[in-house]
Amino acid sequence: DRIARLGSFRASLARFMLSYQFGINEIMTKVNILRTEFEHLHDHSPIEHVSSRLKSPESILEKVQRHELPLSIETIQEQIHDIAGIRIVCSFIADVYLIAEMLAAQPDITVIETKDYIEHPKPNGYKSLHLIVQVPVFLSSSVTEARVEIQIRTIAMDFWASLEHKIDYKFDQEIPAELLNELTEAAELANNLDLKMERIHREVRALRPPNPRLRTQTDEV
Ligand code: 0O2
Repeated sequence: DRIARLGSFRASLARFMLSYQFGINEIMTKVNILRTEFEHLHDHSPIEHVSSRLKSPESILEKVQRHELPLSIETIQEQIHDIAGIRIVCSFIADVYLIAEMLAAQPDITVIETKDYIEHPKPNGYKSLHLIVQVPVFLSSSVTEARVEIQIRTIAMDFWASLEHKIDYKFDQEIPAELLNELTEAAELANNLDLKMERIHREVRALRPPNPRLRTQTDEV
């Protein structure tokens, strides 16, 4: 009986995780369509690269414990928003908001929450735009809504966050205050680089003649 119950729990856990994987697939398709369309139509694609990850069951349990949540599938569904995660790395800060608006405007995407850590960085300097969205997934005999956390950031924000995550991960005790200050200073440098590159990009665009591929049919007539 115990083995049968264990088998059934495993099966429901696998089904539970599968719906998040389908959510990732749905959003990845949308992001790839935007990216390919930009590459065809415009002279620059705002998307540098995209990655996705499904949180491991261990990492979900660690978060349940860290947030002192009761251990149930319903609580995990309601409270843990980053089981399915997609990270979109953009060229410039304006592109981050452009991509967020394009995704949020799609009729089958419901934005549950927006966390703008670019406008309001975390105390350590972490910057990124997080959208928690819900997307329908069409199964063989039902439709389910999958929640996906979309993190959108620039290359400079991603560079800082990736290295900070590694440093933080390697330290199993509190990071000394002076090192934390240095990390925050490094985040400020990354931000200055973003602002400078964005300004240069704007100036170069202002100097360049319009792209003929962008002419509309009315222009052609
Ligand atoms: P991983 O390995 O990327 O999956 P919490 O997750 O408890 O901190 P909350 O409110 O659920 O809090 O989520 P939040 O802060 O909006 O977003 C969580 C995710 O954002 C993290 O997932 C990281 O990917 C990223 N993130 C948030 N803060 C930082 C930070 O200070 N530094 C870095 N490098 N990344 C950050 P995970 O599960 O922590 O990690």
